[in-house]
Amino acid sequence: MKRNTILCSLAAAAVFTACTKDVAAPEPILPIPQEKQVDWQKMETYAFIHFGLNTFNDREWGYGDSDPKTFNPTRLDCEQWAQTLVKAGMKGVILTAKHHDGFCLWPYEGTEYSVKNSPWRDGKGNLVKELQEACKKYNLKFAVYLSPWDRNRADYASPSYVGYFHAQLRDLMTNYGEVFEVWFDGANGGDGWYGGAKEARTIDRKNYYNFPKIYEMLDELQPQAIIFSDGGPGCRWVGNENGFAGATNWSFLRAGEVYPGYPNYRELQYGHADGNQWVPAECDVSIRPGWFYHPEEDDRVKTPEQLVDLYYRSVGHNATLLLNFPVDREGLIHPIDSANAVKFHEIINQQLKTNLVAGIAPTVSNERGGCFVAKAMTDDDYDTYWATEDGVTTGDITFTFAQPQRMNRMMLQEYIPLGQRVKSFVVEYKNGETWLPVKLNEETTTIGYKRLLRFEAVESDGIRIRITDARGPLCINNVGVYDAGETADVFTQKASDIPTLPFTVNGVSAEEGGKVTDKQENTTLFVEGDKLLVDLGSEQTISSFRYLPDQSEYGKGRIAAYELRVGMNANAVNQLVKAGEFSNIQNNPIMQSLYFTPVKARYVELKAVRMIKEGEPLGVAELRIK
Ligand code: FUL
Repeated sequence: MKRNTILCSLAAAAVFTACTKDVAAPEPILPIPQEKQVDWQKMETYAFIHFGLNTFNDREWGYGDSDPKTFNPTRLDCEQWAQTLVKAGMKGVILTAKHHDGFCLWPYEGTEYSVKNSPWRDGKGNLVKELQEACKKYNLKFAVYLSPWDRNRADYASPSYVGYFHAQLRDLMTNYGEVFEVWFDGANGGDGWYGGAKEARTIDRKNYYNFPKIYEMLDELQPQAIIFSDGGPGCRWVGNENGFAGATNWSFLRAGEVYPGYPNYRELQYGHADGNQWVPAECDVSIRPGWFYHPEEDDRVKTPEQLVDLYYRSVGHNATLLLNFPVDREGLIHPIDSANAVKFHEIINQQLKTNLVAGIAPTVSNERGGCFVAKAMTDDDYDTYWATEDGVTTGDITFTFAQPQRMNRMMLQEYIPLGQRVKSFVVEYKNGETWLPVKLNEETTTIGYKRLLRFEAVESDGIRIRITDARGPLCINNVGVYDAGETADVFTQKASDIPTLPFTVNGVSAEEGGKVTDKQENTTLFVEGDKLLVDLGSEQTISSFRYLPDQSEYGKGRIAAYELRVGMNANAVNQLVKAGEFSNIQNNPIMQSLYFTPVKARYVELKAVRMIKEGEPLGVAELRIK
């Protein structure tokens, strides 16, 4: 923490020399990142390579019994990997030096289960070394994945294995130069070959591996490395292997609640808003369904468009994107994977090519002064930022153009060396004399290191960001506005496309209640009174509630202001999760989406605090809860 504070004042000092020195930077708001965490986040996209005995045995999780002789890539070429990854915009690569099967891609002397007993390069090969050298040549950062779980070792689950694991890590950390990350997989314990024992073994995930000692070793040997595990400490798993983070995404966790083997994985998508430890999210996903290569997946490679979508939902949601390439049996990145990844990168570059507000100083509702002025947001310098005065936690940033511009993308960055602050914001464009919200299909809550928004194209001479809530004075270092051209994004999602947990509506017949889930927007359930109670059947974790008002011309029973409560018991649904108004519901009765911090609930109650036409029953065409 001390080092960070020094870092921040140094950054501030550097800025001061170029502008008025009499205004102090805002105080950091804890938790704040270490300098290496900021550097790591700036990488944004980097690659995973899953390769090993599994590749040759058509497995995802080797048992630890596959013959090393089956490892025989005939054309293996790490330079082909590195060149492909650079073209795909990747800034680094993480290699599975040892996956759960225990097979080492380098001739680690502590085991016979490695490349040295394979026919590849006559048993003289060292894949870790080859990739490290290719990375150096092509200016990629290098890192390793080392599975704590080892299904080959006879002594797995006993204390001696821990010594083996630590020594193995030390070897990797000593002989292959600097690594930018060390990846400790959370999948742990279970059945395995275990030297022929063929049994299931469980370990105490929190204590068995002696992680504190491992962290000490890494601090000594590779102090710049970011340590990944489910709960950090350097960066965290995002809670899914699909490649996206929540639109609301805090880079914090409550220290000590998450350790390797975390059960409440859904929370990891969002972080803990009240967390006290800086642990940003990393979105790991494979370009194919599997992590390892399987020939039958050659026609199931993610398309460039799918990858583009994931980019906006990972990097654009304050996380990094760790994209996996399952190297094939020849030892190459397959041509389909390579073509799609390169195309993905080209599309992103094209969509975000011209920043329409570059160099334009916006008008702002409040300015701290000194170096912390509005024009710092568009000067293309990461370390200069606009800040508000102490005590001012809201603010408008307004851009005015001489000519109307077509716009459908926005990029926002908070100056995270001083902490993550913004809790909610709205983006609006000028329509004549009024300001209207842009149409997008996700909530605008957190920003963090980077937030990218895709919205329905508008043509306007004005666009503004209204920050409506924050943890302290605002510190925004970059704003970008772009025209990505015609894209296939969907902004007004149809109710029928939105998934829901199953539920029943209390107090009405099954037939009537079914109208809110029948995907028919023209059938409406009407409920007398001011409340609608929904039963999820069992305890669920939910974070969104969507309500489609009556779609008929008359628009019967539209709710103007609401309160949303949850509970475990039908008679005590009193935990308020959200309250507010359904803005513009009468004129534009689209799906109303409420997002909130994930909460456990069986019952959900929507209460109409105000109706567009008082006295009418509640009219609900569709409901979605997730
Ligand atoms: C998981 C592993 O079990 C998968 O095989 C893969 O390595 C993925 C990245 O992490 O936990």
